[in-house]
Amino acid sequence: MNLRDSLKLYLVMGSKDCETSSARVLEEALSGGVTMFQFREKGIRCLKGKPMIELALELQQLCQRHSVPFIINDDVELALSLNADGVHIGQEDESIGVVRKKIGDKILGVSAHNVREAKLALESGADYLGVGPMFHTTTKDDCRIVQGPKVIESMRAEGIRLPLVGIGGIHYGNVQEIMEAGADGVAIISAISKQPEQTHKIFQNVQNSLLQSM
Ligand code: 3NM
Repeated sequence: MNLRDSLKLYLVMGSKDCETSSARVLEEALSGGVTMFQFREKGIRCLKGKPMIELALELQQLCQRHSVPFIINDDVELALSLNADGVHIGQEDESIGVVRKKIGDKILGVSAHNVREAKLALESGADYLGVGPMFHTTTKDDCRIVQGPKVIESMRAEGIRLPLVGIGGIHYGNVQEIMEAGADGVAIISAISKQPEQTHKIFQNVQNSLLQSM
């Protein structure tokens, strides 16, 4: 599967996003159609050290069984030591160019909030962009102001063709808006981690939106 296709339904998740076991949630989400996974073990009460690495390995194995790319948030060293498929970094993390050099041809995702950041990420070697927050979310503590799908439209209007996903407050009911704005897919935490049994419905919405835009 090429990267654009892998980005259709991107689950981002750590243990504190789940009400039951993370492995069980991921298993159900993968069966429901998740096409890419990011391990994001962040925030208060998150796992650290050996328990964190053990969870990462368990989730990585599930992804491998479903042939779904396994991406690690921020932690380049962990991604290298587990031989993950890629890394996702924010604007506050290590410089994009430095991370690119460290990870070679692994997938590099970068969070971008405006056209300027998107162009810089593109020049520095990003493979895809995560653009947000699309809508209000309580999942991320240090979220920026809501951008809305318009920021994706403006990136496309400025000629940015890099694969990109919207993130932040996305659920079954607003997927289509994100896709119509020009996204290749949606990145979701709570709408899947809290209700993994709904994954197939969200996936169907992404597919329907892609068909309509053809
Ligand atoms: N990044 P939910 S918003 C991890 O705007 C993350 O870059 C964001 O969680 C950004 O799907 C966000 O539960 C949280 O709203 C997304």
